[in-house]
Amino acid sequence: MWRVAIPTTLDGHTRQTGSDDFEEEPCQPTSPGVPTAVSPCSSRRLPWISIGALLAVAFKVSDNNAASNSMMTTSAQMAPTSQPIENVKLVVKSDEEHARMGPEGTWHDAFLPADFSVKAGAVVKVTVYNYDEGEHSFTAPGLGANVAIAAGSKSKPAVTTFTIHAPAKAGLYEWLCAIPCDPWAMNQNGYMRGNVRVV
Ligand SMILES: [Cu+2]
Repeated sequence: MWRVAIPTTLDGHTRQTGSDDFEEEPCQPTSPGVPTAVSPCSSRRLPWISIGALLAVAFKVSDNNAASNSMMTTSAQMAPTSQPIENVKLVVKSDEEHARMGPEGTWHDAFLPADFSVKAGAVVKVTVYNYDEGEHSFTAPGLGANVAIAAGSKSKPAVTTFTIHAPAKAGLYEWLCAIPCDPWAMNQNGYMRGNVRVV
C-alpha cells in the first residue's frame, strides 16, 4: 500500500496534483534536498520577498539621506571658525523718541529689543545703534560684558559694536544699563535692563 501512495513532495504530505485545496495548504518548511522551485511555498513567498526587498531599498535610501545630512553637518562644523557666529542688532532710543511706553502711559528710554536669545558657546557680534543723545551701557557680568554705548542723535545714530562669548551653560543672563539715564527705565526689564537667553 505505501508503495502506491508515494508522496508528491518529500515533506511527508501526500498531495494530488490538480487538487482544489492545493494552494490553500499551509506552507510547510521545505525538506532538505527539495528544489525550492518545486516547493509550493515558493510562489506564495514571492510577494513577501518583494515587499521585503522594497523595504530594504527604502531603508537604504533613508540611510543615504541621513548620511548626506550628517556629512553636511560635519562639513559645517569643520568650517574655519569652530564656534557658531551670531549677529545681534540692538537699537537704543530715548523717551522723546518714543522708545517704549510704560504701563503708566508715558514714554521711556529702552533697548529694542531688551531680551534676545543666543546659542550656547556662540560668538555673538552685537551692534548697537543709539539714537539717544545720552550715553548708556550694556553691562552683563555673567556674560563678561561692560560696554559703554556711545551717544548719538535722532538723525545719526552712534554705532557701537562688541563681542560676547556666550557661555556653554544655557540659562538667563541679566544685563543692565549702568550709566544714569531714565531712572524708572533703569529698574525695568524690557527698558534699560533685560535678559539674554542662552539656549
Ligand atoms: Cu541707560
